[in-house]
Amino acid sequence: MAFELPELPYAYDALAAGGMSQETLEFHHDLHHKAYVDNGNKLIADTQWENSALEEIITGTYQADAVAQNGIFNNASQHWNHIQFWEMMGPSGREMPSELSSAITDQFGSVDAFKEAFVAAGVGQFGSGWCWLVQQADGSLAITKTENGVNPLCFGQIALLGCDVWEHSYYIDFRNKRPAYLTNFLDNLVNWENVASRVSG
Ligand code: MN3
Repeated sequence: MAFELPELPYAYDALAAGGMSQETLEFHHDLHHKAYVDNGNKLIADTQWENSALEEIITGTYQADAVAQNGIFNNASQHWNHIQFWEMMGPSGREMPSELSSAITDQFGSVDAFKEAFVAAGVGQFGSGWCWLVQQADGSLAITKTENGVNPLCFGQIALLGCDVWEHSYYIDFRNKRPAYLTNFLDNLVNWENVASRVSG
């Protein structure tokens, strides 16, 4: 199935009050995400993956020891990651549903402790990548960080929340201040209703 760039689920200026500018979303969605779509389509053409579902391409091409050289995987995974990322933010859904805050508190001690650990994972990802709140196969929650486009699908986990820590995601609004970008992401950009809707069971 050819990759398609989805529209943002909100207006380009909808997150500006939360600290993600229209300029960032224009660059990030219209140029960076679009490049993964266009490059991915070129790479899967005339291969065994041409008609596969996106998730199948990601899990089928992931090789833990060869991420950097793996063009189909990198573009497919980054396409999927950005679709999730846009949906995980929003101008609404800002209140954390009580079932989610209970699950987070049970796992991490408190919502604040979760936020601290999530920011630490994003700051600790050396170079480009993502940090995640995932649900593992046994139902428990965990915080992870991944390099480049690697994502929770590679490990059989559900992505509840992901934050893009590639510089293109924060350099316009936060310059080199990745910790401030991550803290602001959690406090002012996440659509917690979307995150809660991803929890299984
Ligand atoms: Mn990005």
